[in-house]
Amino acid sequence: MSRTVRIIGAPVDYGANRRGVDMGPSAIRYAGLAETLAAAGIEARDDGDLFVPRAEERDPDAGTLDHENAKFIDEVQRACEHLGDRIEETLAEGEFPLVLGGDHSISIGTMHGASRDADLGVVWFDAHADLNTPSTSPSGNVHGMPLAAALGYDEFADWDWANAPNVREESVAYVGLRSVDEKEREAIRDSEMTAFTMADIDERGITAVVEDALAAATEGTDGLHVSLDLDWLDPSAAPGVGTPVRGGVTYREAHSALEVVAEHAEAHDSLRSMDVVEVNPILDESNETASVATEIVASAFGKRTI
Ligand code: HAR
Ligand code: MN
Ligand code: MN
Ligand code: MN
Repeated sequence: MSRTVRIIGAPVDYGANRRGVDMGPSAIRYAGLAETLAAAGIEARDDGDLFVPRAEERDPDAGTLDHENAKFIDEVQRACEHLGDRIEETLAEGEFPLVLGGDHSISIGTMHGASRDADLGVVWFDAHADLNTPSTSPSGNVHGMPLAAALGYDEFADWDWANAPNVREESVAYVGLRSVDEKEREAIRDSEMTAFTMADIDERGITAVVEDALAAATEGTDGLHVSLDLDWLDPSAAPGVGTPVRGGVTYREAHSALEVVAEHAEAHDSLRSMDVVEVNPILDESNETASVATEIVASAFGKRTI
């Protein structure tokens, strides 16, 4: 990573079904993110947390969206608008935005900010597709909706704060899917997105799959956003997440994947923004998930053993 990394905490749990993910930024910092990056020769600066009011102070059903099945949507919007501005500022000042979540709803803000002045490709490392809209969501949890919001599906179409202005379906690639709702499956099939499931990783190996995902997401784009949901990993490697799904990538595959991202970033100066989400320290074992998150981020930024 040639640029200074600017760490931005987004302590948001409005979009999740479990409390505690708002403590993710603290847990990741406590796991030694700054020290790990420094030891790897990556310059980083901590820009602190966004101000995010507690969910208890807020009304989950208040919403400007013309649909009731999106809990805390007004609060998510407020946080994401602020986050989007922080991302835009960071990029304008020549630094690299690394966002620590928080649940995955914050990626709406990251992608909005990172795509204001650039065609943005997206690689989505996740067990889930996060492609629901208020009308398709089985839960009403906004962390299952960020890609639909970025792409302007259904009710999100008229919401310019949520649409990522320069993200197109053909430059979105999933890696590691294994829990996809019926409506999401249909939407993916009807879309121009690239989707690699765990079966693809089993068959072809993690490096080949990630190389193809990067190629799809960077063709015709100006920069790459990497969104890393810790539930992408198998729960045995990352237990501290709100919606664990068995059968995920191993610790070693996760490293390998992000090392491939780092190689691509070095060769093509492709990496523009990144977020690391869904770390829930309440559900974790000895902060293991936050530690893994820290290590994987260092891999993405080019940490080398020798
Ligand atoms: N698909 C389900 C829903 O929309 C579960 C969503 C997921 N949880 C996440 N996102 N952590 O990756 O409710
Ligand atoms: Mn997710
Ligand atoms: Mn997920
Ligand atoms: Mn806007």
